[in-house]
Amino acid sequence: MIRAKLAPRALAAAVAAGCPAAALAESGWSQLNMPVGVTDISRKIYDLHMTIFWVCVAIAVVVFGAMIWSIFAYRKSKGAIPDATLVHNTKVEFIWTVVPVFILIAMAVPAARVLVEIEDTTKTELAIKVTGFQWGWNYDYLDQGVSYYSRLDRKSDAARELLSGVDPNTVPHYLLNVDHPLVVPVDTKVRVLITGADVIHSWWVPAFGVKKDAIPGFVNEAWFKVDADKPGLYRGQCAELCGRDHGFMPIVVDVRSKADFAAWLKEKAAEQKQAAAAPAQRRAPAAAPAVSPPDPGAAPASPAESTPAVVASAARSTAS
Ligand SMILES: [Cu+2]
Repeated sequence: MIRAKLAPRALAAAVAAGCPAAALAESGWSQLNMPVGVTDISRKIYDLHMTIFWVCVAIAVVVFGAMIWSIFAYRKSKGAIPDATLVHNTKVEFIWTVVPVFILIAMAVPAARVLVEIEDTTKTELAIKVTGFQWGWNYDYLDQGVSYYSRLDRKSDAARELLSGVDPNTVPHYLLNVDHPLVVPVDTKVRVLITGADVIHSWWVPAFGVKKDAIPGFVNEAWFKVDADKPGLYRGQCAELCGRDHGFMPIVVDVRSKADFAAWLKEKAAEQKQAAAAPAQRRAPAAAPAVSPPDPGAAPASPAESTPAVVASAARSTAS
């Protein structure tokens, strides 16, 4: 009885804690399975997952079926006598070795095919460096001169404080919203170069089928290409336990039409160019302002936000 009452609550809590909002919108059995996603790769991963799942179901039915049937058909009460002279049978052993080998090969072929495709970062149209920080993400649009920091939105941040007095249920997308989402265009092969600045994080957006560790000193790469008819907001989270505020560094990707994205990028680049030039002009009004692409440790788009450098130094002081 107690279990019956607790189960839906536990499931709801697990879903609220771990699943992106897209999954929350769905209900029923679909919540128990992985999302199909909005990219070609995510659909291929889903199909592969379902293929392997049904292979496992078929194996389970055959193995457990034979086992249960044997237990019932040859039970002691029916007068079954154990065969004490059982010796190994080379033919049977050969069969139960060869059959699983073929099953594994049959599963490895489609799995390898999808894996090769996941790793194929050639012919990408846009490259973005993603740097994980304690606790947020920095996005660098390589070659476009746009770089900014993305962190938990202020409303969630205020509500999560102990004794904040704010009911989290009143906060839209509680703990799954950010101040500055990653903006990308639809129908464009986007390559993400993922690294970490302090500890290991993991950039995970289930709807794209992308989950890559952000490791300091290494650059991991992944790519996604969102379907042309699927612009929208897609949510993810850090998927590597990275410290105290690991649960408070969500990811939001704002997928826009190509025209919208181009306009946004132009505006953002101009804004950042102006911000970078302003202090230089104040220092040396006669000299031409030297504008260089912002480096990942530099100030983010909004000066009000915590800079990666500040966050990193705060992390160091916390750790020491
Ligand atoms: Cu984390």
